[in-house]
Amino acid sequence: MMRPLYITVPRAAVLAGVVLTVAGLVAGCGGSVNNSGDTHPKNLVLIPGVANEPFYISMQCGAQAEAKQLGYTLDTQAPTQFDASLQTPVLTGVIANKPGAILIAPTHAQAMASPIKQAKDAGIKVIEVDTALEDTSIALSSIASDNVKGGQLAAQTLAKLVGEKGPVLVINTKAGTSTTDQRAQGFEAELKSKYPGMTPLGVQYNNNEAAQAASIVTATLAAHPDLAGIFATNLSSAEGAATGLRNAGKLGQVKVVGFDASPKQVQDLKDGTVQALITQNPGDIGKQGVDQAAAALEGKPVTRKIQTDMIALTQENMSTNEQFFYKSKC
Ligand code: T6T
Repeated sequence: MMRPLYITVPRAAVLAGVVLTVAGLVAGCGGSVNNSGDTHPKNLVLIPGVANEPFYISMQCGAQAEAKQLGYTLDTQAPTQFDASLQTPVLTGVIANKPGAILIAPTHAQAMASPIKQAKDAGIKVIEVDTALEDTSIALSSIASDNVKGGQLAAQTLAKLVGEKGPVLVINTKAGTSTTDQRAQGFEAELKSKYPGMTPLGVQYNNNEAAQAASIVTATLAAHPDLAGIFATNLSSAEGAATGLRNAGKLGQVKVVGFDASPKQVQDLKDGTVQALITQNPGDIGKQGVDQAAAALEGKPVTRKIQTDMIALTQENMSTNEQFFYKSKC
C-alpha cells in the first residue's frame, strides 16, 4: 500500500518546527534572540557534556567565578544526556543568541564538528573544555587533562594493586568520546609495553550509564571468575563498577582504579570499595576556558592546547587532597 504523502511532508515540517521551538526555548533562557549580525562580546556560554554531573558542575563553578572576576557573564546550557543528538539543539539555540564565546565539551569527536563549526562561522569564539573534536581547525583553544597519560597512570596504579598479574577489564563510556577513548588507549598501551603478566580482556562500553557498567561487571565475572582488576574510564563506569562488584560479593577481591572523583566515588574510595581514583581538575578547566575566551575576545594571544592537573587519589593521600574532590554545587 502506498503511504499517503501528507504523512511524510508534515512530519518533516513538524520536526523542523520542534527543533526551532526547542532552539528558541533554549535561546530564550539566555535572553532574547539576537537577530543582528553582531555577537554580544561580554556574554559567554558554557555547554557541558551533560547536566547535573559533578565533573561539569565543578567546571561550571570555576568558569563562573573567573567570568565574574573578568567582567563577563556566563550562562550554562546542558543536554539531559551525554549525546550528540541532544547537545546539538542546545548548541543551535545558543548560537542564535550570538554570545561572544562558547565553551563546549563536545560529546562526540566527529558528530559535533559540523554544529560547532556553525558557531565559528557565526563569528563566535569557540573554546573546547575537557573533550575535543578530531578536527583541530575549529576551536581556538582546548583545555583538558592529559588523558593518555591518565590512562597510563591508571595502568601503573592497577598493576601495583594486582601484583602485575591476572585478567583486567576496561569499562569505557561511549565510543567517540575523545577523553575516555584516550584514557583507554593509554591504559592498554601501558599494559602491553610494561606488564606482560596482566591479560587485557578488552574494552566494554556502558553508554555513560552506571547501571550498564554494573551489568558489564556481572557478565565479566561470570565468564572470568578470576578477574583481577578493572579500569573504569570515568565517573559512570567507576560508580557502576563498584555496584557490580558489591552485587557479586567481590568487593576488595577485584581491584578498581576509576577516573574522576564524584561524592559517591570519594565515598567508595573511603570505604575501600575502589582502591584508587585518577582525579582531574575540572574547576581549573572551566577557569582556564574563560581565560582563553576572554583573551580571544580582547584580541590577546590564545594558547591552542592547555593541560590541567590530575592525581591518583588513594585512601592514604585523600585527606590531604580534598581540593580534588568534585562538587555537587558551587
Ligand atoms: O570524566 C569526565 C570527563 O572528563 C569525560 O570527558 C566524560 O566523563 C566525565 O564527565 C565524568 O562523567
